Amino acid sequence: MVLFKHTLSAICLSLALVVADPQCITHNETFVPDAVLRVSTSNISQPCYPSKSTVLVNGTSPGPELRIKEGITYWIRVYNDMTDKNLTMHWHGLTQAMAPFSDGTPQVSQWPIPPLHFFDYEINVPIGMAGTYFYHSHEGFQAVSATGPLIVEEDRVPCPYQYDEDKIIFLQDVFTKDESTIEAGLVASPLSWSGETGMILVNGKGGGSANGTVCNASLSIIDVQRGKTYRLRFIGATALTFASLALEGHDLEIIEADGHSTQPHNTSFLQLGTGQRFSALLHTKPNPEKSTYYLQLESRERPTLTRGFAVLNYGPKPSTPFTPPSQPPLTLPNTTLGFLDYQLHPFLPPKDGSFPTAQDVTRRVTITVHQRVSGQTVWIENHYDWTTAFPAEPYLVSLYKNDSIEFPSMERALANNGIDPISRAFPAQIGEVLEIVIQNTGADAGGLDIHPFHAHGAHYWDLGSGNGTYDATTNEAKIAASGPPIQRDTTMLYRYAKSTANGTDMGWRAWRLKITEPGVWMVHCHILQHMLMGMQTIWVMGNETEVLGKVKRPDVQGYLEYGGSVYGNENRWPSVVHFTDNEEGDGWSDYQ
Ligand SMILES: *[C@@H]1O[C@H](CO)[C@@H](O)[C@H](O)[C@H]1NC(C)=O
Ligand SMILES: *[C@@H]1O[C@H](CO)[C@@H](O)[C@H](O)[C@H]1NC(C)=O
Ligand SMILES: *[C@@H]1O[C@H](CO)[C@@H](O)[C@H](O)[C@H]1NC(C)=O
Ligand SMILES: *[C@@H]1O[C@H](CO)[C@@H](O)[C@H](O)[C@H]1NC(C)=O
Ligand SMILES: *[C@@H]1O[C@H](CO)[C@@H](O)[C@H](O)[C@H]1NC(C)=O
Ligand SMILES: *[C@@H]1O[C@H](CO)[C@@H](O)[C@H](O)[C@H]1NC(C)=O
Ligand SMILES: *[C@@H]1O[C@H](CO)[C@@H](O)[C@H](O)[C@H]1NC(C)=O
Ligand SMILES: *[C@@H]1O[C@H](CO)[C@@H](O)[C@H](O)[C@H]1NC(C)=O
Ligand SMILES: *[C@@H]1O[C@H](CO)[C@@H](O)[C@H](O)[C@H]1NC(C)=O
Ligand SMILES: *[C@@H]1O[C@H](CO)[C@@H](O)[C@H](O)[C@H]1NC(C)=O
Ligand SMILES: *[C@@H]1O[C@H](CO)[C@@H](O)[C@H](O)[C@H]1NC(C)=O
Ligand SMILES: *[C@@H]1O[C@H](CO)[C@@H](O)[C@H](O)[C@H]1NC(C)=O
Ligand SMILES: [Cu+2]
Repeated sequence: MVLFKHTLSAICLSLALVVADPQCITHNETFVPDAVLRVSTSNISQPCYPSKSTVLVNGTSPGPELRIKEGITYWIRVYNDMTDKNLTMHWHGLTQAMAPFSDGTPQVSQWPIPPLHFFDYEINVPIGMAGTYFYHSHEGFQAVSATGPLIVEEDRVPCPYQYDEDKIIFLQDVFTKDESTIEAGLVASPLSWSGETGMILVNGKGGGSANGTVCNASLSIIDVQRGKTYRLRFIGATALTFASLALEGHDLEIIEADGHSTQPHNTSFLQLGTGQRFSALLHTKPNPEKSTYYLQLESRERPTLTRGFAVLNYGPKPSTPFTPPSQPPLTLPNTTLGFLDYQLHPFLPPKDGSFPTAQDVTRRVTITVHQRVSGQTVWIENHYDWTTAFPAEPYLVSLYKNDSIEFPSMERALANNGIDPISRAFPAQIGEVLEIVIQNTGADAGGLDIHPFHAHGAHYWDLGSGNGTYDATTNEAKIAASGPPIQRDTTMLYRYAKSTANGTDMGWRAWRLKITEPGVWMVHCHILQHMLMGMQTIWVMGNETEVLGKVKRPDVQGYLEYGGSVYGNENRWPSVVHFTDNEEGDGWSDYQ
């Protein structure tokens, strides 16, 4: 679904960012949301697996494609049509700094949408951040299926690349167990693992093999014409799979990573972790040797191998479905540690001062990740796990109410590796230039794993990755030699061996960012299993005045109770705050 609004002038846009006096507005029958998503459960069967209960968006997985433009406010109404499950919707990669209650994180930015209620999400993508994103539920394990593509098209800042058409390559995982069984197992003591990925889907279809068992199902078809240029938008919406992938007979020219245009970079293959996105130009052959070529995908860093396929089709629509080849046409590389690190650079050099130097850094926070196995198996960050079972209320709610979680104390945090032990949050002040280092360590039992780390609220400058313990001086020299890094929202913490001694540092990922946006934002591993097992952190950026000052009580009252007046239902229109007072973009203007 394309949601372009008529492009108004820059005048509106400059007004758009000034919120005069936000108040509660009732979205009654005269209000027209820009898009509607309806989330339900249904028993469906996905390739090669028996029917099971699956959370769907508009009846399908993946859900419908959303297309918006940068710099405009959109209202997306999300219905929870499920009778027995909570729901939130997260706009993965969008900073959502403008509309703090619309980030879609349960127990962090909002109460979940109760069964048979709906919530109107307010979305406004800053100009210059057009690119490839996706949406997914942030509740439990629902994101395995309740997800879909979200494309932000360039409007004010033109795309620096020319192409004839774009094509989405949306990757998902299939498991044998249903999401509620998986969720219950992951928080059980002892742990009951989800099982490995049964199939990697491309745009909802897939076939190949899982741990040697053939899955002969029909494949997704990517139709192309000869001699053209396509922008392939790769979206890592998998739950677990870290995919290695390549196209038979074709190279890829990377032009975007996580919503930022890069200088062109040619590659014969891609590695795509959960939460990551890349765009690559595909130059099709003027004279193809055959009419179809396989896209081959394989899981990496797991005990079993899952292999999937899709088809690049130059020919006419086939009369029978395409199925997987009996022999894989490609030998995909093993994991490339530090894939594209220090190699991708912004399309335009960072404006003076926007990429902070090492001297600008005011504080370094190291998040040491570790798997603890004593009773329940949990992932801990600086000794603390975080799951939605921890806070009594969503942080933003508690901070407004000043009740169950007090404002995180910087003093306590500074004395405790950056995390305030009482609120279990990492506080940060506006204006600080942080270096966040994620440090991999041997688990209790010695094992190491990979973790694609994702940040909400802002994109960070990705400083790269390496073995052992982060060394700022060595890395700064490497950055100086390679050129400015790009901004990302999801980057990989690798493992440099399968195991090491308990607690030994082996592998790091480092980010740099200037704190500019007040709010409560998550930083977490995007492997859904790891999230449920505690691999999440909460960051409170800004002081009380800054976090709570944007909109005050009583205007936010409806957000403060589960099922409060911001949640609509069959008998009640929701009353919500318009944080970005963008006349052009707000649902009324289409009307009046
Ligand atoms: C709907 O809401 C608008 C904006 O608040 C208001 O002007 C209008 O009177 C309301 N209509 C009804 C039928 O309540
Ligand atoms: C989702 O489904 C609803 C009705 O079931 C429809 O109104 C809406 O347009 C659909 N959304 C998209 C993005 O296609
Ligand atoms: C739907 O699937 C679940 C397992 O995921 C099963 O328990 C239930 O009986 C199924 N319901 C129907 C109507 O088939
Ligand atoms: C939904 O969320 C509310 C508030 O956190 C919680 O009390 C309730 O148990 C949840 N319901 C389900 C079905 O998970
Ligand atoms: C994978 O297959 C091997 C050999 O067939 C078997 O021993 C193993 O249990 C399987 N692993 C999983 C996770 O299914
Ligand atoms: C990438 O490969 C294409 C040919 O497919 C070539 O035209 C282009 O110059 C290469 N780009 C870079 C950055 O090397
Ligand atoms: C998959 O099934 C098709 C028929 O539907 C058959 O032609 C093909 O050989 C099978 N492929 C494999 C790998 O078993
Ligand atoms: C990947 O690693 C395995 C085990 O180390 C090795 O046997 C295999 O040849 C490697 N494959 C490639 C493509 O490098
Ligand atoms: C929040 O409550 C604490 C006492 O629990 C009090 O010291 C503090 O001043 C309150 N903050 C605000 C903003 O009211
Ligand atoms: C691993 O190290 C931690 C921290 O020193 C310790 O608490 C834990 O007991 C160790 N686990 C094992 C299995 O030795
Ligand atoms: C990472 O460093 C450790 C300790 O020096 C070493 O044992 C391991 O082989 C290194 N891994 C790689 C991939 O270089
Ligand atoms: C928060 O910071 C701002 C700007 O530095 C300052 O004006 C304000 O007094 C601070 N508020 C609190 C509660 O410390
Ligand atoms: Cu992880």
